[in-house]
Amino acid sequence: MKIMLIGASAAGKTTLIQSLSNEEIRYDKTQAVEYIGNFIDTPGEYMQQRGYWGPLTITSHDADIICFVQDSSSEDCWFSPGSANKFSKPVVGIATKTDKDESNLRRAHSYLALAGCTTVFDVSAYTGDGIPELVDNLHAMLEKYQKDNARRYEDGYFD
Ligand SMILES: Nc1nc2c(ncn2[C@@H]2O[C@H](COP(=O)(O)OP(=O)(O)OP(=O)(O)O)[C@@H](O)[C@H]2O)c(=O)[nH]1
Ligand SMILES: [Mg+2]
Repeated sequence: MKIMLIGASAAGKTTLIQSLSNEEIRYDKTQAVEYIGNFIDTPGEYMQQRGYWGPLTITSHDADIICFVQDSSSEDCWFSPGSANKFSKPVVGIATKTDKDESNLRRAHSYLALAGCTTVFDVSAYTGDGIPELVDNLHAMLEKYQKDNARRYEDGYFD
């Protein structure tokens, strides 16, 4: 089961994966699509530059859940309105960096709602705030997705 993270560069995708994986937090610029355990990490540039939308869409076919990641301390929003609808998987929003003084959750939630996310989680990879709730919900969503799509995983489905 795979969870794919999409969001602008420096939104906090890689750091969030490190936190969710109980790894040491260290800056590591994502240069290409990376499969890390249950996660698919993507470079921010892939959603910020139209030329990369194709690879991003193709990669999403490997994912069971897509996460749109928005830096809650940033005024910038790179998600096109309704862009969650172009994926054939559940898309959840994640507002990151809630520990920062500049964090504005109202703004981050409105950006993610406009992008088409109906559920949004607030997290700080630095303090761990919101991480347990996110983990619980992702587990529940993965279970539901697997149950709803059980037939697809059966041998002979495509025969
Ligand atoms: N204060 C604070 N800083 C964070 C948090 N999460 C990430 N950062 C910082 O934000 C910067 C960018 O984080 P990354 O996780 O590399 O961002 P990314 O979305 O993976 O960026 P790309 O790989 O360029 O797409 C780093 O300096 C992180 O240390 C957080 O929860 N709180
Ligand atoms: Mg990264």
